[in-house]
Amino acid sequence: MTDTTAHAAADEPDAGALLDIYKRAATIVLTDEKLRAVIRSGRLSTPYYSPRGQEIISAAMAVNLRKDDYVVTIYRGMHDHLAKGVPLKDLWAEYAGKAAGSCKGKGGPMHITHPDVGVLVTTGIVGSGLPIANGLAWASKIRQEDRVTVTNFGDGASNIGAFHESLNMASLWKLPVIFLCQNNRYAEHTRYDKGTSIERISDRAVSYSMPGVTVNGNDAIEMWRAARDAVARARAGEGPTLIEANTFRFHGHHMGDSGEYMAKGELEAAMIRDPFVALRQLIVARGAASDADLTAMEDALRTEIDEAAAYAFAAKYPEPEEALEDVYASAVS
Ligand SMILES: Cc1ncc(C[n+]2csc(CCOP(=O)(O)OP(=O)(O)O)c2C)c(N)n1
Ligand SMILES: [Mg+2]
Repeated sequence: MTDTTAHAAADEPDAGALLDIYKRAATIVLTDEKLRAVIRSGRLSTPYYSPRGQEIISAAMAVNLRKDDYVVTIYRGMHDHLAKGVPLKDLWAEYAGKAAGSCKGKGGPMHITHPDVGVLVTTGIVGSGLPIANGLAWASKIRQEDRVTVTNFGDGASNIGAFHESLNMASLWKLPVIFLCQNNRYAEHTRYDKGTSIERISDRAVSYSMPGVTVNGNDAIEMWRAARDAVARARAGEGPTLIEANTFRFHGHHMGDSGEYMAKGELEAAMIRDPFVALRQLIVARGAASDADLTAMEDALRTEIDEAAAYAFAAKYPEPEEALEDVYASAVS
């Protein structure tokens, strides 16, 4: 009989990695809670596409990445930003349009860019992040840096031409890129099967000669494993991977979305299987931390988030004269 114990242990995140995933997910969940509260109260006026319900995907991916690896994401990207390490104060100030924000208050939530932690592009144009990610990965390749680029997008984006063009080129050029499709079953108000011709988006990888996997993105262990394998492949110069991470968004497409187009009970069923709660239960069951430890961690994060929000509200708006700064690269001689 083969002893699979050692293999099983190595094939799962250890206690430290699970706690790291939990801390990143908690930062996202608590930031989301506060952002929705301040927007609903009228204190903050901003577009917001809540990623709540999808947090395990970015947290389990981020613990497999280095600080200098690149992340590209979309308008529903706060989870990707925080998981990769965008500081809370810089994120909140950008949401509030203040000069202290990641993009000096000129980008807003749909364009968060924070090169210090590898968050290079956030875009509101569906599907547009994928060719940009290829460009970043191509740059890393010609500079011979072993850096990985992850590009996040939705199920709807997989029907855009740029998705197909990008997968083709990434495969052809063996780019160190990971295409991470967060399949939350809806594209705006369009249910998955009304807009997508294939049952599993990961099957599209076959057309581009790259591995494609579908995982439960709400399961920290499954997601961690898929992320680890894709990162190792890209880092070793073996080329791209398409990961389809199945998930569900808890708050509709945008703030105020009444969700009347959803099937009855669909949202409630997903919320009962809250991935954040499931991870907490797993950690406690494995003895990696106690309930009290996790509550203390969350209390500390809550304080940090409150401080970041207060900092953002008190910060200054950019001066009108700054509007044209940082728009074009300065001429290089
Ligand atoms: C090129 C383009 N077409 C249409 C839109 C309008 N739009 C914004 S979000 C969205 C849905 C995208 O769904 P999906 O890719 O599944 O991402 P999710 O919002 O579910 O995270 C659409 C159609 C857009 N922003 N860009
Ligand atoms: Mg979607």
